[in-house]
Amino acid sequence: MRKFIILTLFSAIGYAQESPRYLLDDLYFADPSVHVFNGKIYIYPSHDIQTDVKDAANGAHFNMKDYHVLTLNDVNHKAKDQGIALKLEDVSWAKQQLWAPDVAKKGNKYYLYFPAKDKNDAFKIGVATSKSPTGPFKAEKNPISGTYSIDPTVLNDNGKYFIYFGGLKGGQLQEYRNNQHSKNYPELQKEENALLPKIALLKSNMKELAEEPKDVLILDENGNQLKSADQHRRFFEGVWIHQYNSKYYLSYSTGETHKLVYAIGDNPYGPFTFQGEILSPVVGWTTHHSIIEIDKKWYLFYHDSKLSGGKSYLRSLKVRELKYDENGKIIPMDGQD
Ligand code: FUB
Repeated sequence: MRKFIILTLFSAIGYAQESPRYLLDDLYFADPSVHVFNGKIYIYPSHDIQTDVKDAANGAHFNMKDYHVLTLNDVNHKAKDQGIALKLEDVSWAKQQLWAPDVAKKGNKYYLYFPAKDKNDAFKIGVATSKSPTGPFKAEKNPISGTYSIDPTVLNDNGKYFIYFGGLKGGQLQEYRNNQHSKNYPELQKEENALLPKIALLKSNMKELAEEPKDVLILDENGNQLKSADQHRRFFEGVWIHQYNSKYYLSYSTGETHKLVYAIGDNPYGPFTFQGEILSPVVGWTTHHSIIEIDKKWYLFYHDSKLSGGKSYLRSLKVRELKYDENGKIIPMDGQD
């Protein structure tokens, strides 16, 4: 009865209450990019570690040194760690901080896209390949030319592969305008347009950009770009893109306001029109997610810092069902669950 009353109350304020589950109890992973390859579920997360680096505005306390691949028999079971897929020391151009990755499959090959700081402390995006979805992956000698910042994700749109990337503050996106780098760009004024995630078509070799990165426009209900002060709606980091009912859903984290939100568009380049919240703030500073259909149900994979007692750099993976209403809007969920 008590549960029924709580459920009714939450649905009255707009939160769908499908209980989330932790995917592992004893290991810290974050930023899950989830894919089904050849009928099996693979999770490509960041691998969080204990660090002596103090919480820093530039994110130095997210000091990850390798990637593992996890597999999942089905969403009701625990994930299985398949071990190390790529190590920092095996990426010749990278100095530190292996942040949120993604993987794409083309033909019989798997391409791991990952951000790391190069020897000049500039985030770049690298690519590593494997014949197996669980790796080991072999990194290219240099990062992908023309990339910068963090949080790559790749969309396979009917055989055309698009890479999206970008993240503010520690993710360094504010150091770029029109793809040009400078540490001296003035801080955006409140009424200026917010910075945007980037998109570029990949060449058929999957290792180079086929075009200059472009802004992914995110508009409000009146067709105006979201402003930099609009911290509850504007893009911060962690972009993901999926298709539902022939529309493209661009979802991302709002950073300081700790939400997952989304916008809808008609093609991979956008523009995308802001729709609303997917997940209210979790325990921990960051959350970062992926949305995927598995066996005709939709799921949100994400992380929070509950199991580490709130340590922002020790995060745990979660999954919960995601539902749409009859108009294709995502039913918002409570991040504190
Ligand atoms: O995991 C390190 C960074 O924290 C990711 O790249 C961001 O998306 C945030 O989750």
